Amino acid sequence: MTLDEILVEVKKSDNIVIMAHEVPDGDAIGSSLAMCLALRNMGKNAIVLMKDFPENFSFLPGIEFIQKESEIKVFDMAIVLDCPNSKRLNEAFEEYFENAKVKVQFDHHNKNDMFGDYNVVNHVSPATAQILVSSFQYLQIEITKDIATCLLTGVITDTGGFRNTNVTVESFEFASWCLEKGINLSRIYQESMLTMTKTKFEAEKLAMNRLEFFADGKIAFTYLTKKDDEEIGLKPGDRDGIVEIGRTIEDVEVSIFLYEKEKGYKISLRSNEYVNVSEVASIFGGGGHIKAAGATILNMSFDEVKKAIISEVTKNLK
Ligand SMILES: [Mn+2]
Repeated sequence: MTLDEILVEVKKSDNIVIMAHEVPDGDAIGSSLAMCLALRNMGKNAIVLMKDFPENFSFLPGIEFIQKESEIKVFDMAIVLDCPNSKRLNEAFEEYFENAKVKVQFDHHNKNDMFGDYNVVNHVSPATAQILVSSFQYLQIEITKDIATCLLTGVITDTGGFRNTNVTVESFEFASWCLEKGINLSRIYQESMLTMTKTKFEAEKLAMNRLEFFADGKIAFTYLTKKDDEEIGLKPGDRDGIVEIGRTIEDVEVSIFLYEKEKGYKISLRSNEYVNVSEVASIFGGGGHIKAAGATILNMSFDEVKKAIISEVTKNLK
């Protein structure tokens, strides 16, 4: 089995680099740190390469192993987590992946390019962290309290706090196992789901004010511009969750959040019941999950992007 083969390769490796998708969320960070801690417990020199991450995750064990750059250029192994293709890696880190002697990835995105030498991909798993739980269990790698804290953070954030329909029996089994181990679930929940920075609050306020409905209220649309970004002084992670606001309003099937990036626009999509937003995102060169997806659009104006995305989502409504 792939997992056994990966373990053989890990045993032969000394220097291991761990990376996740850019603009990391709780699953990307939690999975990366859990993997890093597990490898370090095996005596490996493992580091996580990650640029800016939301500061509310600073409480996580292993956060000190996150580096923005690395002196080692060629690693024995690269492990990529929660990332469906090598393009979603931070551009500055691609070379570490390319140069690594062995390439491994663990992921749960709908469309995965299977870009590693070893690919552990499970589309129905709610979080990469949950794939790591079962992988560690299978390989009999001890899930310490610190590792469990990181993994539970990934499961909690990617299931929207156990609310989303992607949540599984295994999510709750792992949560209950964590509680039994004495892990502070309520603190993890508070830090990763409830506490927001003041700048995030300002961003949400603005996004709420601008929220518009389309298609008889089945679509909620809102946006933030580069100018807002500058005025508010947005921090990493401040835009996370804004797309969820529209989704919580009655009759809304799809929530769209559009924001202006340095180059182009990012669209975030969430659906409630039946629209496969991963399919919609793929029309714009993006992807994701059935009920949570996104894409980056270049070479279109704000109005063009807005019109195109609303019209594409409308086609999928009943
Ligand atoms: Mn994920």
